[in-house]
Amino acid sequence: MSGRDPWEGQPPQRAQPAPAPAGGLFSRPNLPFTLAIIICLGALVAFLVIVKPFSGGDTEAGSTSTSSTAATSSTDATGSTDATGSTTGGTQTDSSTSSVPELTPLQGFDLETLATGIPFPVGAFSLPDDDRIFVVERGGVIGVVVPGQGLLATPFLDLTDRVGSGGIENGLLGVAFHPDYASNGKFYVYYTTNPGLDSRVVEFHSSGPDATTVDPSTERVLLEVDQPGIRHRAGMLQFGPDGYLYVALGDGGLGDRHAQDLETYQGSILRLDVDGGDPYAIPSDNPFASGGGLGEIYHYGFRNPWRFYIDATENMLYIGDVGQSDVEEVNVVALSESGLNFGWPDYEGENCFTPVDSCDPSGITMPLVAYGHDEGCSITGGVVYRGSAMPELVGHYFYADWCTGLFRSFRYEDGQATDEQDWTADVTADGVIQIAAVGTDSNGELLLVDSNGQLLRVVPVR
Ligand SMILES: [Ca+2]
Repeated sequence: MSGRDPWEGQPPQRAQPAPAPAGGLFSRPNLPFTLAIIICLGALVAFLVIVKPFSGGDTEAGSTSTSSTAATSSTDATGSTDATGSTTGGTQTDSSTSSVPELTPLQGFDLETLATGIPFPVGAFSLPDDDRIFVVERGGVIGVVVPGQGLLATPFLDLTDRVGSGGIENGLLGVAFHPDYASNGKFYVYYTTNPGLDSRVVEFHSSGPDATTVDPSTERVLLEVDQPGIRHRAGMLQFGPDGYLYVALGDGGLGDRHAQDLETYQGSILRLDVDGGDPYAIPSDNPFASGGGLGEIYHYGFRNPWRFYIDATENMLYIGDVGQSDVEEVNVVALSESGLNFGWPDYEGENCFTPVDSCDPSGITMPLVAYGHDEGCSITGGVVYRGSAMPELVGHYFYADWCTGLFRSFRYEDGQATDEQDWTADVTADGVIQIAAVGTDSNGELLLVDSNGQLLRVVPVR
């Protein structure tokens, strides 16, 4: 495929340092010294494992950073897997109870380039205990990036024969691995069709967790939504800790009131039981499961919820909703809440929108955080950080703006946004402006998807 990463043609081992030349350490003259070194190292490892001299709390398994031991609190250190397939298990940092050496204060972020030349990427997802990063290419491909190797030549899934990506908001937009992917090989994809640009949620079946590519003929269609308009597709998919698949649809971009119409799918977040029924079942506790609207609808009143995120650790739902004229917004609610109306098109942020001079706030869930079009023009809802490299930011939600490179975080606590921080300068200093998505790698570290073709990892500067 043209436009791909120039690293793609190189063999995987090209990016890996070659092992030490054979014959040196184990050659006959050096053998006694080598054995002595091995014995000493073995004793040291045994000492570290048994005595744990540096243990001051829970330490992230697999962390390569000694500073990660500063994550101290034992609460929530479950090592559980969140619904994107990313490994969570970071701990809520509480410096007041820290019993380990203080980290050097965080000065900011650097961005590590993991891949370039990715054709219009719009998402990045990972699986536990798997170095691969699955990159959603809007044109209809799920590519694979391996740190150190860039974008691999062979895509994980190629749906270019059925994906319609005309207009900037259509295409392959989301993927979610089944919580039991390691055993059942199932994953779910949201794309818009060719022809028609209709929204489609489908299931694929891989040969298992080691599959490097998937047969597109394993597709099973779960849901297809007729789309007379050509914009506002949203497209995020994520499993909740309840095992249900959440699906975001925008309002379709026709300037109508579909987001308030409970008999249409547009402008809603849906909740599906993909393990029950055929092709799916409606969870019995969905708000309209017994009537009053489409049974799949979980929340409504969205314009274009470009990236929601379920934080499984706290069971919270974060929703970025792209504004029309003046305001971009982040909504945060408990995942257990359902049937909420997020206001569009009556409200844009907390402003009356339709009509502009009168609206009724009763029954509307207002955004927790908003910013004006003096600072951006299209929010990219992000993720809650649960990695280990930046323990002071565990539990903070990161989001971006596609137009300006705005990159910010806050921590949700008791209905408030606290610890608001602006990282925009760190990001734009590296020339990254168009952040289409924020993701996580398998260690829970932050990834930025630059729609100009880059996948970057956020690394702390101390
Ligand atoms: Ca809203």
